[in-house]
Amino acid sequence: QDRLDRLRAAVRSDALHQVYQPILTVRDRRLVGAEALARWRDPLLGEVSPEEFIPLIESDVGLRQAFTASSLKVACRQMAWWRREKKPIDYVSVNVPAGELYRADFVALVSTVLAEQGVQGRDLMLELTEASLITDLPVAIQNMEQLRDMGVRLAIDDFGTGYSSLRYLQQLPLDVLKIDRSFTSAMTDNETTYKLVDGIIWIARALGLTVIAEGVETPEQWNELASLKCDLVQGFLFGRPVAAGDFVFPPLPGA
Ligand code: G
Ligand code: G
Ligand code: NA
Ligand code: MN
Repeated sequence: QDRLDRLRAAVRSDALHQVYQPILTVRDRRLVGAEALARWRDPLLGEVSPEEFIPLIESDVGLRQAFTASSLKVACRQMAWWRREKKPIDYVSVNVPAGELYRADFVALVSTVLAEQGVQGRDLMLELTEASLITDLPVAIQNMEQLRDMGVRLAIDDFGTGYSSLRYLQQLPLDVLKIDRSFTSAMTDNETTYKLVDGIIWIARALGLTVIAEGVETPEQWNELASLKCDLVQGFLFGRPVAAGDFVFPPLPGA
């Protein structure tokens, strides 16, 4: 309980910070985006793992809403800074529990944050997790369509695991599919997993979705993903999540 109180105070004061992990093209490792991931260092508790505090946040609706708003704000502020600095990056990507999607004011929240921070819809991607939390599908779809009209990209996260099923590909207006890292890590050793990844990429292509493979750690995984024509990659092989100040940009053309 103490933990939850401290977390609440931290979220309220924007004391959580974000680290950023690069998203690159599979073919030539060109940087396209950065995923924002939350970190919490408490003065007393020390560094608390997201595996521990994210479920705490998601167990409380008010806290989840405050955290989502804060994550969006911090990530968009960072993106605005990168834009001012003319950094070669297309978008920042923020994790959003899908349950936030059918809030009546979610689209308004996003558009307010974009305006306040001075970035465009196309500067932002939203990664939807736990699509099972969508209880009001028509409202979620309507909100998603409005976000897309603003230029915001929508991704389904952790595709292939528990609650992320083909049904969501059928029903939700999406732009991007992120293959869960459990598939990436097994694909070079397990023939069945390899075939599943191949199949997922085919399905995504047929539906016009961009595919990101998460959790790429070895050159072998990278090679196989390239031969399967996966679009984008993310993982320790290319870059760990790091503080914004440590985020590495390629040199600008002509620089
Ligand atoms: O590095 P990593 O340990 O950051 O993340 C662990 C888990 O926490 C992942 O499932 C990740 O999606 C989730 N996570 C990390 N940052 C955020 C965030 O800002 N919002 C939400 N909803 N989940 C996050
Ligand atoms: O659920 P989500 O996909 O948002 O979680 C991203 C999580 O994956 C974060 O905890 C991040 O630190 C972690 N991650 C990113 N790249 C790698 C990787 O190459 N290997 C492993 N094991 N974890 C990774
Ligand atoms: Na994610
Ligand atoms: Mn994921």
